[in-house]
Amino acid sequence: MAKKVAKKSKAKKPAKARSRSASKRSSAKVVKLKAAKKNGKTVKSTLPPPSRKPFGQAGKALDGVRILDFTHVQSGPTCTQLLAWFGADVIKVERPGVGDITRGQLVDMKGADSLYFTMLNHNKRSITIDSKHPEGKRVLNELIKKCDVLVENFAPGALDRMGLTWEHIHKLNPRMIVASVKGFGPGPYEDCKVYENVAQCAGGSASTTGFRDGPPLVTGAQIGDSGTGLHLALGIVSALYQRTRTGRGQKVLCAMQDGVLNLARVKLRDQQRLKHGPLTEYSQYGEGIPFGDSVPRAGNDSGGGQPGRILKCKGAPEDPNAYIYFITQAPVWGPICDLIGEPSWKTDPEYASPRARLPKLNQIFARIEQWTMTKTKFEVMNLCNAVDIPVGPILSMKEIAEEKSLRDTGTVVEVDHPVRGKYLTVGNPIKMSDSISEVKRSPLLGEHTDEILTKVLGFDKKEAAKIKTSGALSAPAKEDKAA
Ligand code: CAO
Repeated sequence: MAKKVAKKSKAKKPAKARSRSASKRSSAKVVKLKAAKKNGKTVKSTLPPPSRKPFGQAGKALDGVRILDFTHVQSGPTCTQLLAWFGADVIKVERPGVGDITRGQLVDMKGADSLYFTMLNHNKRSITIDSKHPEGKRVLNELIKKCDVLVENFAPGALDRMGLTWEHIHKLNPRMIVASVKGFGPGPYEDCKVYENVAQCAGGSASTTGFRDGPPLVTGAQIGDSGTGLHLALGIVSALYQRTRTGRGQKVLCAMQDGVLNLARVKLRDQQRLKHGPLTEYSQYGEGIPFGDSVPRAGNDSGGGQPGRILKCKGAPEDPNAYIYFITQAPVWGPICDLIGEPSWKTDPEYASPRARLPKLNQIFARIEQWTMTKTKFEVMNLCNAVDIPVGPILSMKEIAEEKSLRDTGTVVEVDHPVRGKYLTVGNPIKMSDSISEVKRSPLLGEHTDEILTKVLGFDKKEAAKIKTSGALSAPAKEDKAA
């Protein structure tokens, strides 16, 4: 997988033409600016020069943005972790003594924060505050004044019950953006608590995932939690951008149901196509099975306009991941026929056109599978990519963890943690040429309480000590069982 796939050299005219005209456009702009004159004097171009720093080393995109991170579990932390990777100062507020509940969930190493927590909370600082304690409320109010964005994903109404209503926040800091993840948007379910799989089910993903004759399935990718966190991050940076014009903060809401539906939009497309006839790229069309009134589960059929399937390779099924996703993209039908040893299918009217192939997809993929079963998934990948056939090996998490190219790009990163030692995590998947994206370990519970009280909020040592002894930042003493 790490090896670069050998490609046939090809003239990629359209791409070259595009880049040429883009550079022409920009150089035309430069010339125009250079020639501009003000009061008879030539005005120097104000276009910034390209960065002289190496890729990704010219600063941090969100430097100067401070986030009050009131998130927990997965959806909200995904969002604030992304913002932190881009350089925002993310201050995670946690409940004294307990912290984010995930610190203690799915624990693999006694005494250490779980991987669930560490892998969702990199690059953040942690302060413990009891948001219902009067002194805790005072500290939170001060934080609201000093931060640009408050991000939360509590159950509906919880923030208001803490006294942190939009009106209260907006009065304290009219520039603050208040960003929330909830399970559902306004409507009949708005008060419901929601976890990942609830969102996958309510957002149309589960009803369209799995095999037609089996039950609905949830996916391993956390499209409800992490997917919604991603959506929220985009909402936040958009609101920050709008604030540069209006000076005002605003509310940003991402409902997990909406986020999942956005990712499942091709299935709403298919729902509407159903009115006009069967979905010809679904296997059941070729099998002569009639369609009902809603989009069926389509197994591993491709969701796009190019038919695709998961096929066995050498080693399957004993090796559970010896499979490849194979797409019979129309423009490369010829090379596919040559590779699998069916050159006559290139011209045979029964196979030569995409329309002719649709009713025979099961038979065609069975023939392709005869060929893929003679090769490993990586051999198939190399042979197919060399002639531009889109295929994807089914990579196990073990293979991904060991993949050198993912380490090289910082997509898989090894992080050192003072309690658990070294562990692997997923780094920032978004690469920017001018912005550093280093991955720093997650904070210990309340690790930065002192520095946030004094350096961010400006409390002097005496005041900070007073707040600390008030009980607003520490867990209540355990009740005496004998009492
Ligand atoms: N100090 C004092 N109280 C605190 C606190 C703090 N620092 N942090 C949280 N709390 C309190 C909240 O105020 C709330 O109290 P009330 O019920 O009295 O208002 C209480 O802790 C519980 O918060 P919660 O209801 O949000 O948490 P939960 O574990 O019961 O529910 C979840 C979790 C995820 C189902 C719910 O938060 C939710 O639906 N969130 C929105 C959707 C979402 O993001 N889901 C994805 C989760 S990832 O799978």
